[in-house]
Amino acid sequence: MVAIVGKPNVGKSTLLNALVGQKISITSRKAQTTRHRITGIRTEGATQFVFADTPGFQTRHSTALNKSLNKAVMGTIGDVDVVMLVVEAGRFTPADAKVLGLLKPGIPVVLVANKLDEVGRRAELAPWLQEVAAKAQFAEIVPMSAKNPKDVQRVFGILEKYLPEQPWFYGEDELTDRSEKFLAGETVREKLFRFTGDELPYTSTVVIDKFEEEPSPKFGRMVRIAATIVVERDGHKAMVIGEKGERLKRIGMEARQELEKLMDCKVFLEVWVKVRSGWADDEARVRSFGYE
Ligand code: GDP
Ligand code: K
Ligand code: MG
Repeated sequence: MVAIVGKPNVGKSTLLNALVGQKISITSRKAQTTRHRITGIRTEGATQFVFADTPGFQTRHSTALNKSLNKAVMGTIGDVDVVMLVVEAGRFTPADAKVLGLLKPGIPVVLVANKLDEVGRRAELAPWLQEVAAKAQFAEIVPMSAKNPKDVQRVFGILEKYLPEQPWFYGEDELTDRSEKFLAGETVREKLFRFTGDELPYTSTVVIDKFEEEPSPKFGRMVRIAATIVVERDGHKAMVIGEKGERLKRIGMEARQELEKLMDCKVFLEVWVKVRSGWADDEARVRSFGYE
């Protein structure tokens, strides 16, 4: 198993999706987009790669939600064969150093210098690469872009060396260990983040109230989903709903389209908005919303 770790927004989920070949982990410009450990699976020839995407380490606030996120990360990096520590090419910040310091000694660490496409001149990266090489005994340092398919393909060959010979854990076609119900909630959450810009604080979440499957003569299979977006304040609710309900409609429509592709069936999706103030500070509530 390969753990993908790093501070928020360095591109961990983008990398996981690229490695798996399909979107299973939601991404956005906002920190705290990934809130659960998500396993992605890719079978390439005789080798099965199992990747664990993790929430970025939260170092600033200590809410119940953040504590639960950090626990998910720590649980992941204990028992893996190799760690991919993702940073932004040309930058190695104190937050990156902090994540590096939390890794378990003895497990090989591949340093991924991501977003290479954002580095203006490649030659300028050379001194930086030397500098980071001195920070730890990295197994490898890989400058790349998670958005470049050629770079992503190269990663398999690099990781293979660090994986033990053992029977596959998953079927050849499996992409993730997460349920469709879970992916439905994540997809709505991604659209919520995308369409609310930077206004909506990270303290909003999505709960799936209904997930019902039925056979359909016309579509083969049909899934009925009801989702509730939970926000902290009345003002946030208005923000999510938008003028004449336009924003909420758009969130629902885009989420439905994406889920139909992902699950390869017809989807009926209803999305509601509810106010529950203080949920991210309330441990019982964080648990009831699915964060262990
Ligand atoms: P995470 O928080 O580490 O999981 O980061 P995400 O995967 O959610 O990505 C954060 C942002 O970085 C998103 O806007 C991505 O589109 C962007 N991103 C990820 N990888 C790359 C890359 O290789 N190049 C560029 N330019 N942007 C990237
Ligand atoms: K993110
Ligand atoms: Mg992420």
